[in-house]
Amino acid sequence: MRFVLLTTVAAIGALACGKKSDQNQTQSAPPAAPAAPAAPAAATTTGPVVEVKMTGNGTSRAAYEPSSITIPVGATVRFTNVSGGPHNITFWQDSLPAGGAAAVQAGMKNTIDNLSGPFLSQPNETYEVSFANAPKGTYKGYCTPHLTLGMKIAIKVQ
Ligand SMILES: [Cu+2]
Repeated sequence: MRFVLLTTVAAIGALACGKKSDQNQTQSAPPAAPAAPAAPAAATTTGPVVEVKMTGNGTSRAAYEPSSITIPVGATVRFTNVSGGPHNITFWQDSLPAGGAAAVQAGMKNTIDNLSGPFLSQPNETYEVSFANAPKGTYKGYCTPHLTLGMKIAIKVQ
C-alpha cells in the first residue's frame, strides 16, 4: 500500500513538473487580471448628483434612461447598472466643447481608455463622472458594448 502511494506521489510529481515547464514556456502571456472594482463613489463626487440608469434586455435593447440630461456646471452624473449589462460610458472626444475632454477625463476614475469608463457588470454597480471644471456645452457619449444598439447619451452642461 505504501509503495503504491509513493508511486502515485512520484507520478503526480512528474506530472506537476511537466506542467510547470509548460507554464514556464507560456508565461509570456499572463492571464488578464479581473476588472478592478469601481472606486468608492464618494471619491469623485462633486456638486449635485444627477442619476442615469443603464438598462437593457441583454440582447436587442440597451439604453441610458434618460438619454438626454441637462446639468449645472460642477455636477456629477452617477450611472447605475440596472439591467442588460455590462455597460459603460465613453465620450466622443470630437463632440466635446473646447477644454471639455481634459475636464471630463479628470473626472473619470479607473478609465479603460481615453474618456472611456470601466464596464459595470454587477447589479446596481455605479460609476460617477464629475463635471467639475467642465466648460458649458453638450457632451455626447455612448456605451461601448451597446453602441450598435444605439445606447447613447447627451449631457448638456449649462
Ligand atoms: Cu450598455
